[in-house]
Amino acid sequence: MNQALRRGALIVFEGCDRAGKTTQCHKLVEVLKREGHRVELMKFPDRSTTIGQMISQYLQKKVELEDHVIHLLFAANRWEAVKKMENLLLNGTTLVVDRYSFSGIAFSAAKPHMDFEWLKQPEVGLLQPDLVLFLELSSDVASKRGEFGQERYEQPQFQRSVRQIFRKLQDKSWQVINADGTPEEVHQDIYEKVKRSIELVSFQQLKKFDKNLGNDQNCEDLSSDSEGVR
Ligand code: NYM
Ligand code: MG
Repeated sequence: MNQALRRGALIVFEGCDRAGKTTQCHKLVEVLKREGHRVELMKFPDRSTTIGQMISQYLQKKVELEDHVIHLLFAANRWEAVKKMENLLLNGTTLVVDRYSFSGIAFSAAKPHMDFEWLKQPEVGLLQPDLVLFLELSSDVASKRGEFGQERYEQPQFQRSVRQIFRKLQDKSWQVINADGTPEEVHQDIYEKVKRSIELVSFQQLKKFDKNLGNDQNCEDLSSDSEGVR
């Protein structure tokens, strides 16, 4: 089979703060690289751009921004990466992305007076992930995992609301990963799913988010009220 015709997979990690996403992203990229895959790590917010620096200042509580404004900046920070992402994927590079549109919607929707439908619109047209790995900690393990940092949103009550909203956004591309285990255990679970996805999508067209984003109700197996262990 001609390798050049294969596209890369868009793999997104989501979850509340301190679920272990960043550790797992690095582990996954390292292993895939060692196996000879073309793979690149990305992270949102990307704090290196001009927009990213505004977001970073906001998260560090150095500036105040109206809730809709910061929401649009987070989305714009993804839009400024679209061309690069598309080119890499079409050239056969798998992208491992630490947070994406679902964080964008869930964190804004956890604030009072935000309209859920409005919040989804800036994401419409962005590349749709092939696989969303949602890392979920049980409350027990979460409370033992230590203090949150000092940034905006890093409070237990707010994070609980975010987690509830994440659940509303789950669709068929999601896999809920039990993040309670050791980094190695969690990695093994993720690795199998990612390998399958890379194979599965390599000859499929890239998809974009349409206006039904987050309206997929055909996933009973993901909507249980357990701690997300599958
Ligand atoms: N966050 C992240 C948002 O509120 N909206 C977004 O679109 C994205 C991508 O930024 N608490 C929030 C979630 C995090 C914070 O992310 C910074 P990180 O992964 O801690 O750098
Ligand atoms: Mg953080």
